[in-house]
Amino acid sequence: MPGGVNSPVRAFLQVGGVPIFIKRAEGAHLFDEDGNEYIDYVNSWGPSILGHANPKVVEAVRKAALDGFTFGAPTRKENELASLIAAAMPDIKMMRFVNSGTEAAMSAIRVARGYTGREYIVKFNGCYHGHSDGLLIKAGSGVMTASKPGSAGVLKSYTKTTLQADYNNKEQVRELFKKYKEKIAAVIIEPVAANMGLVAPEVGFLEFLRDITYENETVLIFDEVITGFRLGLGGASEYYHISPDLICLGKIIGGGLPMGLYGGKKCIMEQVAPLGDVYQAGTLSGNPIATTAGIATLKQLFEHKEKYQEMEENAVQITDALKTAYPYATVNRVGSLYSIFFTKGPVMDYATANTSDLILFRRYFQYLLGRGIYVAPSQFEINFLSMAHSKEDINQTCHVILESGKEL
Ligand code: KE4
Repeated sequence: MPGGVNSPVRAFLQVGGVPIFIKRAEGAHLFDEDGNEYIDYVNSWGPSILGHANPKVVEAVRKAALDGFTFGAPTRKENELASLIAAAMPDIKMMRFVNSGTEAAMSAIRVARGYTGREYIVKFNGCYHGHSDGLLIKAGSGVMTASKPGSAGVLKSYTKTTLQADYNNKEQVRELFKKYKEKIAAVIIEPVAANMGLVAPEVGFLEFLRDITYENETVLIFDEVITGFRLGLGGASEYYHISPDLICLGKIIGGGLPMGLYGGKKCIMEQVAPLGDVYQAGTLSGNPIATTAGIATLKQLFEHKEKYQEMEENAVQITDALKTAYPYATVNRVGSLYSIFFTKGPVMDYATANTSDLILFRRYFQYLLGRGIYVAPSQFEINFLSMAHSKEDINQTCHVILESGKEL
């Protein structure tokens, strides 16, 4: 396996050392193959919002497994999960399950082009929407971690219709619409950017995008693979009161099993085969085991909405400790999502995120890891709370952060 991993961000490329190999996890804790225990703030990059091995989810999956794993045919479960998602995110009037966030974003772009008959799309520097060719330009996450502009092997012909703008930069977006106007099929954005470290939308930015896409009959796509069911049941769409035309989901809706989704306005989603002419398919899409895990997860989120507030309060306690330990650094937080940049800030886009001191980040990461705190192994990723973090976990984490500030 290239680099010994099945996804580059796991390789500790930016933070040095050998990645830890996880043997098992339970609640908010990870246990590695060498017998070390960690408080987990990666949570598999978002899916494990209930904590690992949540008993109700495990039991539901165990039972479902006895009825067979996958049929390649419609099932009640995919409809049950779809109903839960529609109840939480009313902008999703029609949806399609896929197996990853990459597939969700790739397919949303395709259906937006099929619906509008237009070619160009706009993406924002530092945003990551999975690894489909046309979106691997100035992408965030592992691409940014490797400080690469994009990926080898991606043909210019695939990327020449991908227009770029800086996050939070209205002027650049206006310029693009002035130049390409009726040629722009879609604008895709992470409504909270979580793949260049955490970068929040400035006040009015998302409203501006909603207005300019509406005026130009361009499809507005919110990539909520991270924010969906993370910022609350309604994700960023609810958090910022914006109705996009299409939404991409992943991670949490599969409860830790492979799952993605794209959906939104009926008039757009009706273009998807077999109803329409936009083709997209998948052997394991909406499979009975992943949908079981998703249902068991979302049901608990519906039942325990108050835990979102608790997660946010825990994130505030941690970010307060970070600000005390590193008064010169920039700490960004939205809801329970946060990250620290070792730079004066403010950090509001790809360029400012890139001013962070990566050597200090590496020392900070290794200091915490050595004391049992597992945070994202890259400056350009973010940290995730779960509903399983105890007060002891949070207090211990803050203690180690404060100690690190004295020593680094
Ligand atoms: P997947 O194909 O990895 O399921 O989802 C792609 C994706 C799409 N959109 C957003 C906003 C995302 O953050 C992601 C994937 N997130 C990264 C972590 N930043 C996944 C971790 C990894 O690549 O291993």
